[in-house]
Amino acid sequence: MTDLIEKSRSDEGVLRLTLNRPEARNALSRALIAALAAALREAASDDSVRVVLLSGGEKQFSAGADIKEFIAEGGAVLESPQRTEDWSAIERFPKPIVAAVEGYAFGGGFELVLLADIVVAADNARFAFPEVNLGLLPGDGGTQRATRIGGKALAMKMILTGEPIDAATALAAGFVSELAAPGAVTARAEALTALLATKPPIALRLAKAAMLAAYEVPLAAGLIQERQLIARAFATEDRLEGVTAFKEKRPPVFRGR
Ligand code: CO8
Repeated sequence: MTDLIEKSRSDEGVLRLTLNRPEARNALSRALIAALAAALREAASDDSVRVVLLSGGEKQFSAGADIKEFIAEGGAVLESPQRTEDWSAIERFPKPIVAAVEGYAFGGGFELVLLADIVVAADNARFAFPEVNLGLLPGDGGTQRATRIGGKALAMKMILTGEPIDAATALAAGFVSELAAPGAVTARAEALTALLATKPPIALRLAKAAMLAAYEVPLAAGLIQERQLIARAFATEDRLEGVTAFKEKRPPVFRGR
């Protein structure tokens, strides 16, 4: 059986995970989500992984939840504690995830994109929440994250109409970090992950946690949390290395300590 998630590693600490169900347009079956969550759980506790590059290949990112699965299983899919736990493993992944999006990211596929930290999309990529056409609504964070990130006006239009938006709109809304020409997306995402792999891993994790807190807590609590997180970064060997390298006018070498 082919792996639902293709994995490859660079010596520099980039773990590349590719959704690998092209025959079903990378529909997010329970097994595919479980395989992605398992890969991320392993990567979370593996110090040699500094950053993850997540892609769906050249044709599509993902067509969303597996419709055939919930036709067959009904509400049981939604009620599956394992599926919920697997999505939260993706949500809680502490290291940076760079997503490379080509083709379309629909439904759960778009919700997965919203969990990435930096998103490079092809300038002909498309994003949609087609759930309404199935008598549904997004169920893996879309109503919350798309509204918080892109604002009510755009999220309402997308979720109530099911109509796709183009890459330029997704960029303007903040769903996407930058656009690249079709065919150049992977190279750009690789350049970004290679850059992140040179940065201090603990500071990256703390910065990610601090920014995600902005979606969870009131400003005053977020500012307190930021102060606590910078104190933790201050205590690292990598902070010492960073300032020493600055003084010595040489590039820093960060070890994740
Ligand atoms: N689930 C299952 N199979 C799919 C899915 C999907 N989401 N999308 C495509 N496929 C399958 C097709 O059925 C087809 O299979 P087969 O060859 O056996 O007929 C194969 O993939 C190829 O599909 P197409 O021929 O349609 O490929 P195209 O390239 O012409 O079109 C599209 C691609 C535009 C993506 C089109 O397939 C499409 O519109 N797919 C459905 C998109 C969609 O509605 N996504 C939302 C799903 S719902 C969701 O994400 C959240 C639900 C709420 C949570 C539920 C929790 C359980």
